[in-house]
Amino acid sequence: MVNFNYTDAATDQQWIIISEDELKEYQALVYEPKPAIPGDINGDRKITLADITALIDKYLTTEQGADFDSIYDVDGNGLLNLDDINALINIYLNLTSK
Ligand SMILES: [Ca+2]
Ligand SMILES: [Ca+2]
Repeated sequence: MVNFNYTDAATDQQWIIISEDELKEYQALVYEPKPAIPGDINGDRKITLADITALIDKYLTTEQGADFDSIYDVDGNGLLNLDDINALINIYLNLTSK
C-alpha cells in the first residue's frame, strides 16, 4: 500500500497519494447515497414543520400533472396532491407524539 503525503510549498496544498483500494473506499464513503427520509422535503434529515410548509409551497406552485421531484411524493403514488400533504402531516404527528 502506497500512502504518501506531499505538501506543495508554493500553494500550501496538501496532496495525499493513496492506493486504488483506498480510493474506492473513499468514493464509497463520499458517494454512498443516503437513504431519503420520506417526507424530508428540505433534506435536513429531520421531519419538521418546515417540511410541511415546503411541501405545501410546492403543491401550490406545481401545475397539475407537471413533473415533480419524487421527494415531494410522500405517499409514493406518483402524484403530487393533497394526500401527500396529509401523509406528511401524519408522519410529523407520529414523530412528535412519541
Ligand atoms: Ca426536513
Ligand atoms: Ca403522492
